[in-house]
Amino acid sequence: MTDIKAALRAQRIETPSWAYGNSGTRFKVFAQQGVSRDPYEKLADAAQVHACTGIAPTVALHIPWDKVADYADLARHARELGVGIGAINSNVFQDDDYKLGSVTNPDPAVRRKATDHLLECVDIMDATGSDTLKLWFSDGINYPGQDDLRARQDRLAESLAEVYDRLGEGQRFLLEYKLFEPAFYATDVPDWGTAYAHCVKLGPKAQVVVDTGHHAPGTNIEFIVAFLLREGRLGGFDFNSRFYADDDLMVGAADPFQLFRIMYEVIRGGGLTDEVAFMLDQCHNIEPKIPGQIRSVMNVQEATAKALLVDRDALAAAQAAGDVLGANAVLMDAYNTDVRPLLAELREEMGLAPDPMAAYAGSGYFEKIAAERVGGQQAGWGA
Ligand code: LRH
Ligand code: MN
Repeated sequence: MTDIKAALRAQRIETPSWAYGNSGTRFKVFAQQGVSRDPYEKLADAAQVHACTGIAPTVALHIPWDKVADYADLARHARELGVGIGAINSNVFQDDDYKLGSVTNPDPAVRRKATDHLLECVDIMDATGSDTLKLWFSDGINYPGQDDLRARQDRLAESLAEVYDRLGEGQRFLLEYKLFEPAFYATDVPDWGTAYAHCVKLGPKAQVVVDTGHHAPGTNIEFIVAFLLREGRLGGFDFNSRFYADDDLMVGAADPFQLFRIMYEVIRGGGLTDEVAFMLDQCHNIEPKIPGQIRSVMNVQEATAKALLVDRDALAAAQAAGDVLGANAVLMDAYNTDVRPLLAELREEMGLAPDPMAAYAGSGYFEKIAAERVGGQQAGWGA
């Protein structure tokens, strides 16, 4: 049990700055009381999640949503709060110039503009001490013939190569794929294979990020995880869950068994390390945001604890013996184990309250921000 506790104590989950701002769907973005109004307030909210869970010490930024005058000062503010700046997320999906694509756009001037934004994000990594750039491209087409699929891959590869060459010592980028939306016929980075192929061509600093909401229904995501880990190209996760499409709901909420299977392949593949970025990428459209993040961190922690409880020797023996039901039962025993008492005990050993949700509810933090954050513009996607 000691190793399991040690592994859980060393777990690191990164929360996204944009989860602390307002978000919604094309139908409505619902504002909430006390929502952060700038990156400084987002970091303060993220620090509450770390204070209550003990395992969420970094915050991913999204540019320009988190644009500030002085990024070094923002990083200093984070340190004072007891957190750090994590992945820097580029944004080439909200500018009118990118209607027909960003780095894949037929117009070289638009491609130049998009690539310059990606390079600016590396400058921000330098200023904040971040070692990870996360690249997601909404690029794609809506109708057959709209553009040349092969030419768009050439343009994408050209831009990625320029960004790759700009990366400094200890820096890397994570290429994110997504099956569809906002493009509805062909997306230029639609699946793990496309992302993987581009990364292998570029070099070891280019890895793949698995957003759990970006697959066709029924996709075996843990197979992708096992494969990318085997290839040394699993750079990280954008954790969330979905019932239908890219719903960006709380990780583990829609399918806790899938999250358990994913974390089992992470552990089996030696991926429960700082090499793999365990990031949340979610939108709390109707539920309170800070408790939503705390619950999400706990969901990943519970899935990890269950996966760490898998009796690997018994599983290997059953698998070797072709004992189908026996092998499945070993995994299900771990999954069906209630790990909440173990995690409550671990939190107390870490000097934390056993129940992070109750700790936050009793902290008075919400009442404080609801009273203080009056006026100004609540943060959002600025779409
Ligand atoms: C795209 C995505 C990407 C982010 C955005 C907030 O759907 O998953 O990771 O840039 O959400
Ligand atoms: Mn994502």
